[in-house]
Amino acid sequence: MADRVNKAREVVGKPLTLSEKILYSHLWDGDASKGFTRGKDYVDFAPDRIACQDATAQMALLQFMQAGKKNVAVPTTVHCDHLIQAKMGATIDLATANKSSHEVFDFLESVSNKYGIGFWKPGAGIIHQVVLENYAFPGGMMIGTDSHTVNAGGLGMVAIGVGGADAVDVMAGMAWELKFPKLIGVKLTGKLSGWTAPKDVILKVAGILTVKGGTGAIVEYFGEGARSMSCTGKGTICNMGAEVGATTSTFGYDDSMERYLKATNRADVAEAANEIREHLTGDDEVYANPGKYFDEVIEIDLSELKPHLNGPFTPDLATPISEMAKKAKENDWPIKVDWGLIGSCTNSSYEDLTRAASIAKQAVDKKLIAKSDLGINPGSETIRFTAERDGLLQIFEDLDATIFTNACGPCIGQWDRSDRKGDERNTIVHSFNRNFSKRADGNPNTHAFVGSPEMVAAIAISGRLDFDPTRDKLLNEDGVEVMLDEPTGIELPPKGFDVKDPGYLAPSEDGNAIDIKVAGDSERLQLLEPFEPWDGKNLTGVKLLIKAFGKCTTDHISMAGPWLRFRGHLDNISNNMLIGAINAFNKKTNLVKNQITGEYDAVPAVQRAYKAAGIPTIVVGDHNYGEGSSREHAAMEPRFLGVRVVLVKSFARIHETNLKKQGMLGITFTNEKDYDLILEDDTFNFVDLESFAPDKSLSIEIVHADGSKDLIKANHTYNESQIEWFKQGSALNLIKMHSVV
Ligand code: MIC
Ligand code: SF4
Repeated sequence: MADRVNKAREVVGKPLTLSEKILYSHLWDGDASKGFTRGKDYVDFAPDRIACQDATAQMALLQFMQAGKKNVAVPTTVHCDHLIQAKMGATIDLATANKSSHEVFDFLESVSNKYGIGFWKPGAGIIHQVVLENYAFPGGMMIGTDSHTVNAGGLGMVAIGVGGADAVDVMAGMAWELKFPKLIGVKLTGKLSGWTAPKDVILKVAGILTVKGGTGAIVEYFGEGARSMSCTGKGTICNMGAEVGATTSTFGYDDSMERYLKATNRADVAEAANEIREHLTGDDEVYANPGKYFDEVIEIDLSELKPHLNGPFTPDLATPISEMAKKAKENDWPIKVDWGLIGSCTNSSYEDLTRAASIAKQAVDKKLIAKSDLGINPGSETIRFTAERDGLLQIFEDLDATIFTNACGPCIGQWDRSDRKGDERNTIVHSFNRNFSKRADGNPNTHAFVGSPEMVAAIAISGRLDFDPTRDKLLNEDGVEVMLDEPTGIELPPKGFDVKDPGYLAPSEDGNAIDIKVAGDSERLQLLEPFEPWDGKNLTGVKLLIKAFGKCTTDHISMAGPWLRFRGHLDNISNNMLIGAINAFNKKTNLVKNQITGEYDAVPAVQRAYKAAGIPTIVVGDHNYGEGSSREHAAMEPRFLGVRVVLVKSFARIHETNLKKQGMLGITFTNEKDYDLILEDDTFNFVDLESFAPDKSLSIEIVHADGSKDLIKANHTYNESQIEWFKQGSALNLIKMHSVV
């Protein structure tokens, strides 16, 4: 690494940020031979490892199985965490999931076994905590089929969320391509204290950058404030960096990382890192004069930072706790809080549990009864086992909390809410990262707010959204007014981590003989058929399927929750395509006009009718289309059902790549205002797609129902090889062409 970093500094000709050091030392071509232009050049990288979770691994591995390879080319792991519903508590819920999803778990286990992939069983933990505990390392580069792969930035990695098809490239031994990111520097001064937690740093950053402000950029944190935070606290910040659209976030190697590596049985990694310490952080000149080296710089004084709650419905709506009472009233947000949920990959570390437990313990000691229900998802079996040993779980149980499985649970709508609300307006607070409409419980009127675990605990105890623990008193069982003291936490377990069965299965040395079976009549799994190549002609007679209004995240395009069960079955999951998107013409979800019949029907039904009639279609959308998840189903479903084009004001990074990989045409309005020209009965004719080329805009004729026409321009970011994916019908078709089976 030292050699590569020195070489990169030489060719770039200036001091380097940490992000650049990691990027330049992971070039597919080896040593850097030239500097790249940020935000412009596509570059081939060689990531060190890959992680996949159960809900995305199914599609990733179904694609990999088509690639004709014997083994994965780089270390890869699969983690079963998304398919476990939270209902009664860990023991019962895990047994239920093992029964209801056994077909999928068995499939993932046998594919992993066959191709040399490490397999983490259901209950072992949430992918990103398990990766941080076992695999992440300073200076490394990894990709993962989940947008929160970025969590590993807490241990000084460049870790990036991708769609399954990207992971397949790397599993198949090919380079991984990324547009060289821009760099945002965040200088942290001061020190956190009192009620303010690492979570508040990212809640604040989200408020500043908004959900699209980090698009195409790596956020690099530095300064004394960064060094003063724990490694898992840094993980929290990097994790939720996905919510500003950032490619990833990272921190330079420091003592907190060394402590964490040692506590998680990796003293050897810490020692190796210590030897090249200066290469695992940005150069001094960079941090001394960040304005010169970063594209944008943000400065946050941790000593001044206040605790926040972000929400509802979007993770960037940041409100300091002290202003929540006023803002909630103004916006008519329900004040009563029904649930407090602690956990998710973002905030389920040992330290997080200790800080939340320090609040829970006070409630018990001060004779307070929690007014809201409280649910906890520990991040991994190691954390759970250790927390149980150290009495932390008992504290939560004393407060009547439910300990759910070490899994995603309510964070991804895997939640059978005991106080089910129908579509009743209600409020929940959680320490997760995403709070899009319907995400946790399917109810569009659940107002979900994001805060630190300790703040969630305090609010759940008070039962009120407008509770400010720094100021407000609570009435206890004896009718006495009490206050909650500031939280205290323990960074790492003083007696060390411990675990009986971490839940890991190593793959066979030689998996050649292992036969993967997928039942023909399975409703959960379906082998993939290749998509058709492009016929080389202009697309014409393209009908508008839906013009999506406002926020259209991957949750709107391919909902999770109950639909997670079909993640391995493309035909079945396609029945959720765009059912959450708002139709701009009637402001309703899942009700669009079928231009063949003139009738209104559900989006998937209308699209299936177009498909049956052989009519190509287009989806139109607003800004940051495809925000959120890495799930490539959001690109594969439209592809499978015959949508040819997605035309929007702007894309979220992972979704745009997913569309390209699956052979779709993902393009943006050259003139944003042209979005307004599009009417419900429109037909689109591409004028010059036949000469599709990099850096050349496309012209589209829009024919309205009254016969009038508009000619608009659309931009695209396809390079030569990405145009080839479009031509061949998908990136996978191209791999298959070059693969020797
Ligand atoms: C999420 O947090 O939205 C998910 C569920 O983890 C997704 C992955 C998926 O949809 O399977 C993500 O973040 O990429
Ligand atoms: Fe799981 Fe939630 Fe993390 Fe996504 S954000 S990986 S659903 S815990």
